[in-house]
Amino acid sequence: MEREFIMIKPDGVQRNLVGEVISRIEKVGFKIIAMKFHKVTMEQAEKHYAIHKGKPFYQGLLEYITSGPVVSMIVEGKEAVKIIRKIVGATNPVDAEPGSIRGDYTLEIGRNIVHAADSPENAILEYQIYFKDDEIQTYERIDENWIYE
Ligand code: IDP
Ligand code: MG
Repeated sequence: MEREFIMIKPDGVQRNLVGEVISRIEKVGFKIIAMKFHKVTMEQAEKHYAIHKGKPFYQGLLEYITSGPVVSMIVEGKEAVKIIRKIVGATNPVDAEPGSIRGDYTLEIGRNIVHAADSPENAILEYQIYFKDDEIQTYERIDENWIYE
């Protein structure tokens, strides 16, 4: 099973969209295997967004992601990365389809309420910034036989 790293960003928490985001992902069938309510430190933010260093929005992005509490989680499921990136929607709200989280709840690229890693490899690198191994739960969900054939 593939793992995806998701973060409800400070604006998602402030706008009371924590439950909504989790609910959308849970309902599809993804299994939450780790979750945490915390503040991103500047050091964590620099690691997480290292790929964007030097871009015009980088400094603002670090300030944004460290500006308040976030909810981070690891979820597991078939094709988790591709499917969750679709549920989340395009980075720029102008391109995010209605029905996607960003399409339904956001207007600006710099306030897009949720993060989801763009590849299975990056998901692992990213969740290791925020979670220790013993914070990840492996368990069987009772509906698994009804989600997977
Ligand atoms: P993603 O979150 O859809 O993977 P990335 O291109 O990886 O998008 O960018 C990471 C984050 O940086 C975005 O989610 C957004 O918060 C922020 N960001 C990206 N481009 C811009 C921009 O042009 N202005 C402001 N913020 C941006
Ligand atoms: Mg990205």
